[in-house]
Amino acid sequence: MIEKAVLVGVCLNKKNYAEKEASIAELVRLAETAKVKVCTKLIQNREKIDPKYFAGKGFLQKIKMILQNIESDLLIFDNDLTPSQVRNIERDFKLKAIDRTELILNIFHQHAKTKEAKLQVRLAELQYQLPRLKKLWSHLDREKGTAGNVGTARGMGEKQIEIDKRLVRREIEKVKKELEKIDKQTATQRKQRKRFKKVCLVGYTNAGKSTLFNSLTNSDVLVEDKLFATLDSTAAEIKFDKGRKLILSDTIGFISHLPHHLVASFRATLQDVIDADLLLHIVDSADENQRFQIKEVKKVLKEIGIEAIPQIMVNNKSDLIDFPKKVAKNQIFISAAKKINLENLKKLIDENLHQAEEIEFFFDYSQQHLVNKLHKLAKVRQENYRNDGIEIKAIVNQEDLRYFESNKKK
Ligand SMILES: Nc1nc2c(ncn2[C@@H]2O[C@H](COP(=O)(O)OP(=O)(O)OP(=O)(O)O)[C@@H](O)[C@H]2O)c(=O)[nH]1
Ligand SMILES: [Mg+2]
Repeated sequence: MIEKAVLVGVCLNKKNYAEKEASIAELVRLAETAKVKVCTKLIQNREKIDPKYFAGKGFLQKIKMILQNIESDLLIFDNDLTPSQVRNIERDFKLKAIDRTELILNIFHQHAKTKEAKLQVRLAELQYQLPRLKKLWSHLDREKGTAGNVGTARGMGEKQIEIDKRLVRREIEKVKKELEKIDKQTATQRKQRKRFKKVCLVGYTNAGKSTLFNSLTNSDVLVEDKLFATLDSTAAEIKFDKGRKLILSDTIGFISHLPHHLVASFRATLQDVIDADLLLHIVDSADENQRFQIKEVKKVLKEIGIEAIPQIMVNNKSDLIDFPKKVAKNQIFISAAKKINLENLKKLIDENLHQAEEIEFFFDYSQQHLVNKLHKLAKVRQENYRNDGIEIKAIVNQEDLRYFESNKKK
């Protein structure tokens, strides 16, 4: 069954109205991803929140009328509500109120495919539930296979209200232990990859990370015009000439107001981001809210404590826009879907990772093995055979320089 809902947001500062509108537009996308039909969306301007209901009483009355007309009782808030605000709205207005976090959790629940993703979502759900046990809705029903509908099946869920906090805490511990086990297994894989440089795709959800991952690595991960299509992290190799390799990871997309416990639950998935030598920040250049999205991604990177990892700004979907004349130093316009400018992107990645430099060397004739090695590792530009030895000009990566340190010409 497709549910119908009214979306609401409260704007506390008129100056931020445009940002609130963008946030509501995103809430519409989230609702649609969760298979909810959005009937209307409303923003209330208020000086401060109503502690009891978050929004104003009159405003909620109006919403109740709208919902009655569409024969629905689902109200989705863009702002985060406290458990008691939710209870008050439900009791006094007879409406089902859910907030942005609950909606995101619902989408995560629907999209989690692997065991690890499922456990991570479960952990986030349990942590979200803990202070809200009285309001436990369809969770446990969804576990039994009625997945999909936001805010439905509450009757069954209500039977579980008796589950006390202790049980939930015990369950949290259990899920954490299971996650640790998986973490240990993936840690071994990670160690094996340690020899290679690691590049990770980050960016707002739906920016095209998975599409780019597929294009660069000839993989086949799920691409969808949906928010949070990817919840896991996948890695694959990219090969460069001279036999250099790197590991590219695709991972979960970011979004504004990404709930804190969600970030914490997805720590394992985010490990690839944390370990990266270079981040590719993928931006949807055709999205009118891209500035806002870039800001939000930067916020999340800071929250995870990795804003200092070098980054390339990759403006994707540029098949949909006019190419700009000016591009910043570590910025590139591409189309992952149409495979435009991908070779240049690879070059930029290579330069960033390996910081190649043109250097002059001198080898005497007894050092042929080193000359061979240089040919293998570097791009030889010029070679000059003299009586006493060989002069070579070559572009060498920083990391390979150590082999030839004493052959550098002064
Ligand atoms: N026009 C155009 N569409 C693109 C391009 N790259 C990706 N898309 C579309 O954008 C949508 C999202 O792509 P994904 O690759 O799933 O995006 P993602 O960043 O992995 O999204 P999440 O995993 O949900 O965070 C899909 O409908 C893609 O077909 C592009 O270069 N041009
Ligand atoms: Mg994806």
